[in-house]
Amino acid sequence: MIRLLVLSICMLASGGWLRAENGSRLWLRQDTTANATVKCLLHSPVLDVAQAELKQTWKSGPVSLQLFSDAEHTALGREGYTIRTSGNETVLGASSEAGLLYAAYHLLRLQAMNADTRSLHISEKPAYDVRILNHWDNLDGTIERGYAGHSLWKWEELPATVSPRYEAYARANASIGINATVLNNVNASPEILSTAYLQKVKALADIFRPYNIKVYLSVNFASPMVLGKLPTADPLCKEVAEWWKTKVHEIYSLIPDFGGFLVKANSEGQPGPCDYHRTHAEGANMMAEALKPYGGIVMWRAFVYSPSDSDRAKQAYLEFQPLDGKFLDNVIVQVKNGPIDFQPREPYSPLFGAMQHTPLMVEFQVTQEYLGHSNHLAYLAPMWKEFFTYVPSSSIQAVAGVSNIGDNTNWCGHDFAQANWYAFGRLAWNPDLTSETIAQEWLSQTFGTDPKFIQPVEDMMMRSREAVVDYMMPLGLHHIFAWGHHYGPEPWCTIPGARPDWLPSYYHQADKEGIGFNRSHTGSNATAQYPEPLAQQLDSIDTCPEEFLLWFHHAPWNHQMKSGATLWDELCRHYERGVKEAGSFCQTWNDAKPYIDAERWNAVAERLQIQANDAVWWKDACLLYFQKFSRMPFPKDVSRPVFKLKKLMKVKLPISNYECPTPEMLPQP
Ligand code: GCV
Repeated sequence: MIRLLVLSICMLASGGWLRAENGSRLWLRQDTTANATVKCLLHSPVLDVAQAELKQTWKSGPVSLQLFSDAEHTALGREGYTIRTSGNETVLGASSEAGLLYAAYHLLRLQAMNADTRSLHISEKPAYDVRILNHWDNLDGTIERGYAGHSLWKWEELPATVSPRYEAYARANASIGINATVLNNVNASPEILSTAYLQKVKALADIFRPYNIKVYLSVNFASPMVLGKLPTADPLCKEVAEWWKTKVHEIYSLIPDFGGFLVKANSEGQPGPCDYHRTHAEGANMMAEALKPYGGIVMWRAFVYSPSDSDRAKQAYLEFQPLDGKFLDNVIVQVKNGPIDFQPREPYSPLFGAMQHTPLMVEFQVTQEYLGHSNHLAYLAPMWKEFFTYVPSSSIQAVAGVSNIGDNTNWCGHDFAQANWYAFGRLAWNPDLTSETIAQEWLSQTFGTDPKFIQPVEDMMMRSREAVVDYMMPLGLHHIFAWGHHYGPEPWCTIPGARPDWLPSYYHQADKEGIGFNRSHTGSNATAQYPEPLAQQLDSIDTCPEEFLLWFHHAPWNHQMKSGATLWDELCRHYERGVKEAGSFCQTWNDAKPYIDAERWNAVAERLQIQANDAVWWKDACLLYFQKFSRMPFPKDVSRPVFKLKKLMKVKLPISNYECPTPEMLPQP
């Protein structure tokens, strides 16, 4: 009772009642009691959703939904739309139902943001036809690199029992333009293609369809052997190709709008065509032929790094670039944004631009495998925008995001991780949107529209990814994470018998001369995989952008940086800046307290404190360890270590690769 009273007083102190919230409503928090006048002469499952959304939520004059076949709307494609004010009416127009659904969500977003909706003249068209989430969800309910609980898909209950969250998931995606989802992990169990599982997949596809969302599956290349009991999965074997054709036929008889397959082959132990001395193209094309008659596609991943070259960063290019032009036209090669693996900062993968005759799509990681899991606030739109500054958005065919969604009440673990789901959808729709615009949209819908709240919190979000880079891996350092779970720092990590390219020392190469991976022409020559003049710029230690210095160069500890400082001093200052930034986020959040309900404020405050502590942990671990090589003192303006290296080297988090550590597990300053 007393708690309730205190809570009420706190909430009223801000000038209004802030209802306790648990984050489950995401950015879709508007009142649903509007009873608007919505005119629409047609009926269909998609149009019914659009109408219902408007009817419940739209608070202004009448809205009319109209299908047009004129040149303007035809040019906007199947999913584009217009929103126009005509007299006192708002007219949503599109050439198809899907366009009207997106128009409805756009209009409601404007209302949620308190935008002026009295005179609208809007035309929208998505940049990509496929805007897809990749769930790394296992059939046993765990999620590889998922930090928000268990899988949303309750396979053991499906198809008989259907959770209301499936529809809520579809609705959230549709509201931000995501139109496709891969339900299961790329490390795929063949079981997903069994008839029993396909029935479960069908149940989900049926729920998602009215939200214009297509279902795709990750498939295991050896499925014909495991499920079909064939002696081989050789893509050139007739029986194997037949097996896939029959399976695809079965899938489409259940799910007529099935999207297609995502395939991780010959990577990290997964089977693939190379097991039979066939190429990735031969493997992909065999599946593509099976899917082609139904309009399905194959998304074939280029995340490969067989130890054939001494530099992991070069391997995807070496294996895939020679296959340019050899894939069928319903194959899209899916390439991670960077050449290694979703590090806090990577240069773009040189495969982009190097396969002019092959459709490519980018894979971003929304889940924060390498960015503090669901404990750290890292707003990722700036990272993805950075990719698009190097790779023209028009040069790729589609965008995939590895999902950060689980069955936690607030979907993503950290309330601010919802912003990354949101930003992924918005950027997949329109990569030209600014990170700031997306942050403002998300904040005002998720928390409230008061500029006194939005401005400082948006600023915090905008600085957050760089802060993570600074306290984890500045100046191009990469992959110095703890073994396996990738949460904390372990630049010293050695595991007897482990692949060298799974160990931090392979990447940082610290020695008494300097630090960093020499990928210039005097080293692995990875710089030559980039087009000119960028290749030359990256190749020279003098012209390489400093944020990539240690990615491409083994730089001496006393290398003079642009600031005039030595590399060592500059490195120390980056770590220091990261720590300060993370600390300042706690302050910003304190100031934001009056504007937010207590439940979400507390949840975020707790995590920001973890992040601030972890930043100190990262700084001390990395600097104390690297100091053993540099033998240089910390600059005066850098705070002294709080932890002892010896102690930090003993930290072993009792977590697996699908858990987020709790505060008690983490080293405390
Ligand atoms: C799904 C990294 C991750 C793996 C992931 C892999 C991939 O190696 O650590 O968990 O596996 O990438 O993208 O296939």
